[in-house]
Amino acid sequence: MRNNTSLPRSTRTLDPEEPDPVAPHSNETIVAVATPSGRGGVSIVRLSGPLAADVAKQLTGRLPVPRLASLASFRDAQDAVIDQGLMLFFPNPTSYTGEDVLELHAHGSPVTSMMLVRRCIELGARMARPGEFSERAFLSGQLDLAQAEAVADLIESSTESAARSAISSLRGEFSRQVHDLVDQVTHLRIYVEAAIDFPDEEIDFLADNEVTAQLAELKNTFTAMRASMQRGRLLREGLKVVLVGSPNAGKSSLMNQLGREQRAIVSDIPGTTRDTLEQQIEIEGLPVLLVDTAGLRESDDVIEAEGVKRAIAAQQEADLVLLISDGSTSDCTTNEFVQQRQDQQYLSVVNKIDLIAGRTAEREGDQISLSALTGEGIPLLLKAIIEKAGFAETEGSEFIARQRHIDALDRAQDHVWSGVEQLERFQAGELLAEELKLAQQALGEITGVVTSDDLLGLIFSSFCIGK
Ligand SMILES: Nc1nc2c(ncn2[C@@H]2O[C@H](COP(=O)(O)OP(=O)(O)OP(=O)(O)O)[C@@H](O)[C@H]2O)c(=O)[nH]1
Ligand SMILES: [Mg+2]
Repeated sequence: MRNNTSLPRSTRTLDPEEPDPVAPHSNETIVAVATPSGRGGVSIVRLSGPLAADVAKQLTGRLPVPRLASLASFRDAQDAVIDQGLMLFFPNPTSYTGEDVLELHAHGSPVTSMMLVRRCIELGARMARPGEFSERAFLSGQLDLAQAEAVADLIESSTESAARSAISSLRGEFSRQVHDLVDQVTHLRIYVEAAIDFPDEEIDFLADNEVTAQLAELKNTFTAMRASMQRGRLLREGLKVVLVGSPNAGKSSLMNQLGREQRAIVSDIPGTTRDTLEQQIEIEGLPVLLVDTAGLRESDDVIEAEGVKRAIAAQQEADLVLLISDGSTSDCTTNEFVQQRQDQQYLSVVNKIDLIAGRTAEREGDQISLSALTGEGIPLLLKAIIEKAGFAETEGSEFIARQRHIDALDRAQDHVWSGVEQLERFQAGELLAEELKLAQQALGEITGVVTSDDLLGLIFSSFCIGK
């Protein structure tokens, strides 16, 4: 499942022990509508940068009072009132971006919002790029990178658990745990380096209880961290579950049962479903996208054949495939059509057990026998889906995470173990120390201690405008 991204091209700081560079405060003032587009009760136009106070003065004829909402008329160049609303000013450095920030709370008309933005641009501001407010918050040290990402994840969260985890990340819980891990690596590195620097006697690191104890602890932390991150990633990205099987196996019935809604047409005519049908559900807080597909078989009917093609394409994109068969018949056609991908998870579902005398719902490894009609065995399937996804309950608090974080953690872990291997093979403490340093750097990418401009561009460009 690993998808290692290559190392960034240019790095901001190479050594995590070096202090952060002082973030360059931009001399440009940016502006954007911060509320969603369309009509609403209130629309907020936000500015950040050195001109913020000046724009307020030009717009309203007076300087804003810090952090105190006041009613104001916003005027255009001809002194005509564009709108009236609340003005709020947050002087640097105690603002979201760390710069002077001005908020204009106007009536929720897209027309007046655009007139306000245009006026701000006339007064020297420029349109903000997507995510530029949060990027500035990161660059000025108000938020670290994982926290800035959590802002976007909170906005996009699709379940309550995802939102709770995002707010926990935004409040720094995730970053704190990453820092703790970095501290553990640093601690070991300092110990090893100190021992190398004073080689009064031959050092045998492997016989050193302190080193083995620290390594064991590191291993535990890495394992726990990875499980939490995997859960956090799933909360953010959700799981795509595709239902495939032969015609009439009961795919659409199962989709309806899982979604508790008669979403898909069910009939006893094989080949009922043609288009792929999607339905969003939630299993214990995990956002799951269910995809029902056409029954797999050779067909002369062009529409059905197209449906089968789409079913196979959907199966290719799944995180988890449910291979559904009719347990009341000898149904084994599915396998010829399904090309199993190595990094994909599979569960085999034997359906219609209500038709088999004496058969009850059960799970045997990756096979679940159930009835989509009566619902018997559905809880077993839900549990298996959660398990297969790696969405296990984790101890301690939750946080939201991204694949990028998992990749960085995996790289850090690889460095630590390759250091240990070199220690075992060559008794080389120096090589272990070097690998520990590389592990620290990899972890530093998570919170943004070590970043590249490419990476920052990639992250913030996926934010919405005004955030
Ligand atoms: N007794 C019984 N009948 C079932 C069960 N699941 C589905 N059926 C019946 O089997 C028939 C086919 O069900 P569908 O859900 O349409 O099957 P499908 O796999 O979506 O079929 P296609 O869309 O044609 O590929 C219908 O008559 C369902 O009522 C079950 O668990 N028990
Ligand atoms: Mg169907």
